[in-house]
Amino acid sequence: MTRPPPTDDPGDAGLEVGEQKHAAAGLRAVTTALSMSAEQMGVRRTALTLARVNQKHGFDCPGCAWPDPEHRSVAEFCENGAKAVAEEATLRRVGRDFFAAHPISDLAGRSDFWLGQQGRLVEPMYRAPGASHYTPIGWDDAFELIADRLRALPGPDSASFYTSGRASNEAAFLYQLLVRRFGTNNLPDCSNMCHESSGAALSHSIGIGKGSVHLEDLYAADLILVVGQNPGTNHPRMLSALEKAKKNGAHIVTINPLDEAGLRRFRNPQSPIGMVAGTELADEFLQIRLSGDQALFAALAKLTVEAGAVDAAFLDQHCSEYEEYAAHLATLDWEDVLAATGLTRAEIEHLARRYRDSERVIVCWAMGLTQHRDAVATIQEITNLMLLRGNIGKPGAGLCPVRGHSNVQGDRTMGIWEKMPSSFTDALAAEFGFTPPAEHGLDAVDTIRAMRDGRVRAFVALGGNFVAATPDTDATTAAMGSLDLTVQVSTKLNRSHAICGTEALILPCLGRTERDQQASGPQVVSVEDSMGMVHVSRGRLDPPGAAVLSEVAVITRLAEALFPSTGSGQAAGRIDWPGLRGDYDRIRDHISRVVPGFEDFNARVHEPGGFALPHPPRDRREFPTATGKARFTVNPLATLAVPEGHLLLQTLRSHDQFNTTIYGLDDRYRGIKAGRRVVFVNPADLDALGFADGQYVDLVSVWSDGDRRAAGFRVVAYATARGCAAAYFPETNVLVPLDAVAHTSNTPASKSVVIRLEAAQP
Ligand SMILES: Nc1nc2c(c(=O)[nH]1)N[C@H]1C(S)=C(S)[C@@H](COP(=O)(O)OP(=O)(O)OC[C@H]3O[C@@H](n4cnc5c(=O)[nH]c(N)nc54)[C@H](O)[C@@H]3O)O[C@H]1N2
Ligand SMILES: Nc1nc2c(c(=O)[nH]1)N[C@H]1C(S)=C(S)[C@@H](COP(=O)(O)OP(=O)(O)OC[C@H]3O[C@@H](n4cnc5c(=O)[nH]c(N)nc54)[C@H](O)[C@@H]3O)O[C@H]1N2
Ligand SMILES: [Mo]
Repeated sequence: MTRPPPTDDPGDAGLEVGEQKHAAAGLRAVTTALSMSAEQMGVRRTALTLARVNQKHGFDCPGCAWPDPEHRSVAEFCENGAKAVAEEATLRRVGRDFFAAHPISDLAGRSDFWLGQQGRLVEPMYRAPGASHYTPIGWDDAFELIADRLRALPGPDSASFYTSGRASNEAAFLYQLLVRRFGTNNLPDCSNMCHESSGAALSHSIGIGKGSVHLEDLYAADLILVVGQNPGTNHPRMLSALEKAKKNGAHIVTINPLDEAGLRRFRNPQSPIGMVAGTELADEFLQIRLSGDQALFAALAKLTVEAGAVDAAFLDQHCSEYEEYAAHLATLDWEDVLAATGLTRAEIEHLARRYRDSERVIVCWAMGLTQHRDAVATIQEITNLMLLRGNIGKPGAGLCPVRGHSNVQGDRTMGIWEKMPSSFTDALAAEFGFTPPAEHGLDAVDTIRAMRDGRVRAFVALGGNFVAATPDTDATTAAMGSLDLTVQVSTKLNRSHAICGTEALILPCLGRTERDQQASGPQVVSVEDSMGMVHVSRGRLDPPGAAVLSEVAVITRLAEALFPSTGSGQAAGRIDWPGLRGDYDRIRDHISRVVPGFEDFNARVHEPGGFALPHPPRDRREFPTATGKARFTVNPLATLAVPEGHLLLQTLRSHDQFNTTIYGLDDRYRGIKAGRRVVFVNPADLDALGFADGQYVDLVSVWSDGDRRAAGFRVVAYATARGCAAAYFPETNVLVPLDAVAHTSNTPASKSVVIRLEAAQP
């Protein structure tokens, strides 16, 4: 019934390019999801598993962080959530025979698709110095080896500990505890490459780095802007929320260089009418140039101020630094705005009028804003605009950064951050009786720099695929390869297992869909969604293999090896690692005393639907910033210079991938079949540059330290904004220079890479 994994790497041999589509979801989405699932886990397991996604007694979807509605339909999952589940619940296995048959050099030459399709990891594997293959190792030996190597480092800061956003709150809390107890704040995470810019901007401006809306606010808004986001692919359940918002009278505007499917026409797979008819979700589409949003939002703010449409009472009572800001807006030059945005003045004035005629406005955004050099300034400019009319801290209005990984926001709340504030580390010290390190640690980009320079010698990852997700693939590959030790706690095989240190370990762990049995019985874990709601997740499927441990078990057993108990009363003895492993309620008890907002955690987390974390700006219009008020920020407009004959490239997701996990080789809505090495370019730019649809080109990125090349991409003439191009990551991460980062947040600027096209060498 299930299909075996591919033996050969299919590559792009069958690449076909068809028409772009505008409708998303619908019946086709359901059948695609079900057939992909059935191929990996059979029909019966598919039906049983999907019935539990996002249900109150089921598991949290390991797809995106979009919240669950209060009244759930029977099938509260989407096509891409189903693919994420299938990827985890697959019946395919990667055991010792597989590793015996494939030397590490062979794995390194495989595509991300091929690696991921092989199945679940089921036993710990070890690569000895100089060995060509991974070989099996027992858990005890693995933990002893890691502890031994970590202790032998010149110091705790010679190791870096990465986290991807699927780890549960419980696992994340224990992981940062282990790392800080070890003595370092080197806790990079996927957020560094994702919403770090949102966190940095919002912390400064409103005093908390999280969004300020609940799902119900969307239903009450009268204007919703969806900026730099492709929900039809990456947050499909958001389309159902937008559909409801629209029924309630919201006007929806999408701002994007690409006319993404779903926003224009959405067929709700959960409603019989939606299945056939479809709803036009977006009333307007502004086709902005890459990196043009700061200019757009500054112009909208300027027009709002000039029209005298500000909420004077709100400004007076709740905001600081308005005068400086208004003075700065007066200097904004329309020519700069039009050049940066590629929009007409009429389009911008039309939206400004719409904004000031609306009482309740929500702005949603994702990677299209955060992964640019001036991302933090852009998000602050959005905040400025929203403050002007008091669009924060009232029903139906607010800021809505839409998070990616299903628990990326919760991991941050639990202390996964290289620069947690001292209020957090002080609470940790009080709870556990040790002194956490005070100096800030390394984020993702700085970790790569430190590996390259020999300052970091060991790398441990709780999930994720660091080598493929990070920029400057050649530099990062060399940096990882130069390490003494790499440890990957993973569910599935990926590139970061193939690009490894002199000694390397793969530690297989349970996923969220699986039963987690410990000494006190079956355990549940908790997650926090994009809107600050915390709820439990309970896996039911059998573990993929007898030897596979939960993430909590891996962390606590490593901790026991690393901090051997030296009798009672010792600092190490204060943390009862085996007790925490045996009963996750005890982890939650610690969390309730360390993390604000988690008081009485064990009782509240079991309430149906979970509970909401406090958010002072949203709840009470209180702004815990440096000035005690919501802060207007002045950001000079710095337009990206693109030299003659060059394009700005954004690196984005296809419909058939989850970050570095490639589910399949199609990008259905964009008309791409059976291939990934394509570059989308505006036909007028192709004419001007002397290239044509169907031609093969190399993408060459231009940076101060030299060129970088990604070879052999098929040109696709596509309706993107002028001067802009798009291609999929991780293939194009080779083009993103390590030093091309956003100011302040240090996030790789992977959505604005200056490139030129060169005819491919045959
Ligand atoms: N199925 C699926 N779901 C996912 C993921 C996945 O890979 N697959 N990934 C998860 C994660 S971790 C994340 S962070 C989210 C990512 O969710 P998205 O942010 O939707 O993901 P991207 O594919 O990077 O799409 C970026 C969008 O921004 C637009 N854009 C790019 N640059 C600009 C710009 O300068 N201005 C404007 N206005 N728009 C711009 C692009 O055209 C594109 O529509 O999705 C999460 N959910
Ligand atoms: N060029 C470019 N680069 C980007 C982006 C971009 O838009 N353009 N987007 C960035 C963004 S937004 C993000 S979030 C990062 C993503 O970076 P990561 O989070 O590091 O990457 P993923 O591809 O999500 O990680 C997939 C791997 O996680 C492991 N895994 C899956 N589930 C679990 C689990 O439950 N537990 C454990 N322990 N492991 C698990 C599997 O082994 C799988 O192979 O990539 C970033 N990189
Ligand atoms: Mo992300």
